[in-house]
Amino acid sequence: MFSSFLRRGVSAAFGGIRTKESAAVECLLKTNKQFSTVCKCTASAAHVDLQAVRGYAKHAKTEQKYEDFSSSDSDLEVLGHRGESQFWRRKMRTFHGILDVNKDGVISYDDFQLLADRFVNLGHLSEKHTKEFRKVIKNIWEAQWGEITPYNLVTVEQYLDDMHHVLNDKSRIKKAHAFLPYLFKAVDKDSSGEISVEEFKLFFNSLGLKETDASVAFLSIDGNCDGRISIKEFVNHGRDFFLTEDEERISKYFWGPLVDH
Ligand SMILES: [Ca+2]
Ligand SMILES: [Ca+2]
Repeated sequence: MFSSFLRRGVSAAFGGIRTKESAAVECLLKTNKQFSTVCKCTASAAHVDLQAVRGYAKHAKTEQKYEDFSSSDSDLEVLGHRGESQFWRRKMRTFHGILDVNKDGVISYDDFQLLADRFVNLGHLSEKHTKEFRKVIKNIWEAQWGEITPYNLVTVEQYLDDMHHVLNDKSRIKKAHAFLPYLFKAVDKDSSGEISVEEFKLFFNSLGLKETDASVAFLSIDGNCDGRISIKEFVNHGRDFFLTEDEERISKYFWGPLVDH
């Protein structure tokens, strides 16, 4: 399906007839060097319908307005009343599912460690960063759920409640996402300081998510279609997922498909 879309798009683009499809293809073709990478990315997501690809492109455009997320707190709901939308709760349920690595319905410190191990075992974190990463993970657990015991189990409802408290507490928001740069470094296989679509697939793999979903997420996050995601983009989008209640923000794709409810 995609190849015919590509042919159609290319002939339209080169024939001077500009359609939404051809614009998307032009974007994909923009950098020759990236051609194979991006096409591979899109081809592997070939089952994704064109509407979706167009939708992602549209969102990517919208998102460029929010390039600097350092001020993103300002467009949040008033402190104390954040995290009350169904959309935000749906996102948090999605993330609870990711953290529940052994899929027994609750998050335990074991799940946390299993997840951290997957990233450490990729072998791209230095010894120093591995130590820091494990410390950050431990601090997050202790700050949010206290004691580390096999009996301290976090249900979906408790997770929603706790994340709601974090979202409404400025000092806790600041510390809650300190793990993100380590995930970036762990999947930046060639230490280039940027994430390619292949490296982004490693990220999704480590989270227990599908590679095809990684391709779609990558296309939407890589707003300028250059086939790379910087650490700033990665951290900002990853963090924005937890902070925003705006359904238009592309950060909603960052941690894979959202659960239905
Ligand atoms: Ca679990
Ligand atoms: Ca890289």
